[in-house]
Amino acid sequence: MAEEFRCGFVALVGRPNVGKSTLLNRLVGQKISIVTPKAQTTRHRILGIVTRSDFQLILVDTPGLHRSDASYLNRLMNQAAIAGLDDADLVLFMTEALRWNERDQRVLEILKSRDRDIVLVINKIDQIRDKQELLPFIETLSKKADFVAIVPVSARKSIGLDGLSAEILPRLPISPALFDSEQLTDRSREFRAAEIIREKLMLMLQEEVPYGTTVQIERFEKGGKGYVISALVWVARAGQKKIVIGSKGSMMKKIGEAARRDLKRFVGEPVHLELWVKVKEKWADNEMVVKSMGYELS
Ligand SMILES: Nc1nc2c(ncn2[C@@H]2O[C@H](COP(=O)(O)OP(=O)(O)O)[C@@H](O)[C@H]2O)c(=O)[nH]1
Ligand SMILES: [Mg+2]
Repeated sequence: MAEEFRCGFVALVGRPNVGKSTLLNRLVGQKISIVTPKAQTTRHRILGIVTRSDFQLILVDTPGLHRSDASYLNRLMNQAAIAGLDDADLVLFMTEALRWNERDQRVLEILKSRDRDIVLVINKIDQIRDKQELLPFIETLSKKADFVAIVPVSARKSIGLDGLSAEILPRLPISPALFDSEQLTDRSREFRAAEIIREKLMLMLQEEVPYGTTVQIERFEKGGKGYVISALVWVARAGQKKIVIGSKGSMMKKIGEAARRDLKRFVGEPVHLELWVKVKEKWADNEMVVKSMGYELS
């Protein structure tokens, strides 16, 4: 008799920068969630969907948990992270090999209070030259909670991912698929285009500047020679607008070229990209503005 079909939600949880979005992209096989070396890149709850003949794995990439006294956007990001947890059939708690700190501990405390099965994923093992060093680290972490499994991986180098799938799949509930088998994410193409542009802002702007920006797609249309995409880059202050544009538009040009390359790969056709920078003070504090930019609990 054929095995029964399994389908369920698996939340990726961990402090910023441990590699949650990278793992989601690797498992789905396409860039769904943007990745940068900067903390707090992921602002939304994003689903990545993997469908095979006998299962559908729905991965939930959550923004990291933030101080809850911060802006409206930060509070929304916290809610999204916690909602991701409570809907999950299984939690992947991601940490970085040989790098445990009090932020990991804090996330683990929240997890322990939610009563979910937790798989401990130790990422970035490619950075460890002597793999023997991992053993005492695993030993120490194994005592911190009742993990159902502990799996060392490298999301970036795709090491250990089959072993990880082998731990996840039998723990999914028996259930029919919830999404169409071709669907890789719950997000619209406009959302993904805005995220691609935001990734470049995060990568190319220094210090706190990128955290003050967000992107809104105004136009996404098929034209004669590919797509025309027009986007607004919102910044919080006039000074930031100058930085984003750069001298004689040099920064905007760099950001636009990098974004256009990725957008072209995403839509599979040439892209004509128009970017406009506008100032909207304190947008991250304003509930209406944040919601109008697509930040919401979905
Ligand atoms: N060396 C190494 N770097 C990784 C690995 N996985 C992710 N990274 C890097 O860690 C940084 C943060 O990754 P990201 O997926 O955005 O982390 P998130 O904040 O948890 O979503 C990026 O620069 C990634 O390229 C890995 O397995 N090995
Ligand atoms: Mg992320």
